[in-house]
Amino acid sequence: MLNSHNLRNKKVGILGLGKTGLSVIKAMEQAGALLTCWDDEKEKRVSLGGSNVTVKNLNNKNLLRKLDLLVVSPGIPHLYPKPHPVVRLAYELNIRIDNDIGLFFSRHIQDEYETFSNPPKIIAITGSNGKSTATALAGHVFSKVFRDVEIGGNIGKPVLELSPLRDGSVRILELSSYQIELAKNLAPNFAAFINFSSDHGQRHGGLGGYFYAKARLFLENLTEMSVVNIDTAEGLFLYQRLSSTDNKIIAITSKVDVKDYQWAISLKGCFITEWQKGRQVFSYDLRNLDSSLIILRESILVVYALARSYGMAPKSILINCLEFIPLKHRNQEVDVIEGVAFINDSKSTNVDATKHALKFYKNVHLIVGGQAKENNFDQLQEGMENVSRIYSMGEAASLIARSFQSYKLEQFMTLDKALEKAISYSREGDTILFSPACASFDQYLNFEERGDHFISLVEHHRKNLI
Ligand code: UMA
Repeated sequence: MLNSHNLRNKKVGILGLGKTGLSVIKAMEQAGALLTCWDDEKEKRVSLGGSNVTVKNLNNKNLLRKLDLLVVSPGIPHLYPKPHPVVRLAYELNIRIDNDIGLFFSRHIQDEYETFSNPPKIIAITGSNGKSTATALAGHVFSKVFRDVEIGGNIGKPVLELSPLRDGSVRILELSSYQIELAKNLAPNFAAFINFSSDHGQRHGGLGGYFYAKARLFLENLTEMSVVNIDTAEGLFLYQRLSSTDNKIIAITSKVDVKDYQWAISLKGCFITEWQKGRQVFSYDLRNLDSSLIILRESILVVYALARSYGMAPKSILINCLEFIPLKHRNQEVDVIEGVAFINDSKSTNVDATKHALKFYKNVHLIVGGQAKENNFDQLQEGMENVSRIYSMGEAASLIARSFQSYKLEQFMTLDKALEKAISYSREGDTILFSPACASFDQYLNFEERGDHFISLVEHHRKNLI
């Protein structure tokens, strides 16, 4: 999927040998580039043994100086809290730096568009929470209408592993701030800014840096249509900036009165309503479709707007949302045992995500905690009206407890102990919600491993009852 004309015999360094690095190696080998790879973890370097790739420490001026390009994985800091030493050295030597996203788009914009009778389109989705669900749902809806639809990016499939573009292809990318920030080229045909809240502060030098990274996707490129959630000051700012350019925009909102907007879609309760030039052109109560869609309503709003950009008919978009299987670890109902629902929301790695989850359940026993990203747990208080008890756990247990002094709260070291206690207090009709609002790295490799642990504990609980 890379331009072999540009890369043949070029000396390329690859920093980071996780999912992204391995996909870059494969694409670069096909393009005929000469590769030197490095990962700070010995295990990752050793696992490349036997392949034709050279593994050498790139933290070496003489080696780095010879490179035409350095490709960096998204998880490797290139600015804050401080640049990785190899990146720092590459900056000093003025070596071109890019990532897989930049390479993907540079290929896309160089494609011979005359050869396509129906040019392929790239849709990019970014935001703080719910990106993966919106991306997967968009994939589900678009694949009912188009033949060649694939999803990738931060959702887990590196973009360079997507199939080559052909007539009518649609590629839907979930892009994180880490991925957008370093990409040399960003050229989606459609882009969506789905929400914004504080996250990844350390990596971006604060909220402003985080917003800048996301905003790049929209401000450095003319899209056919941008979809912008205007419920935050950042969203409103982005909308304003874009409306003073040639960009076409659809505003989406759950809060703002959009009657005066050129094109806007609002979500009030379960009603999705489309406005064009002050006129309501469509309104629908999502509950008429299927009550299981209610939990996905914010993602439906995004996908509805993207699909409308594509010219799909309003009702058919909503009907095409049916049969979507929600992603694991996001408000996932694991089981209902003796009338108690067990919900795995391990993907909640920040306070905003947990606030969102709390909207959907009643009589909640909330298990929250892990590795705190910042000390903003008091913001959770707004969503606590349905919570009967809190079980704080992990590294952040006592920090969380300080924000909830007037609540029924107990602290635990581990998830199994917290869950055991929650089970002992819960009664028929209650919900045990595991929505950590924290990173998982204090005790787990990632949120998936943490969520799988919760699922296995619930399964164990069921077996013990038999
Ligand atoms: N490494 C170093 N030095 C460092 C840091 C890391 O050598 O200082 C090495 C590690 O040893 C490891 C490799 O870099 O071998 C890891 O690279 P990576 O962290 O970029 O991970 P990948 O496996 O390439 O996965 C990345 C995304 N990971 C991150 O952004 C942290 C995946 O998103 C994404 O699915 C994948 O590319 C495919 O596009 C995960 C994620 O956690 C889900 N994303 C963050 C989030 O959603 O909050 C942004």
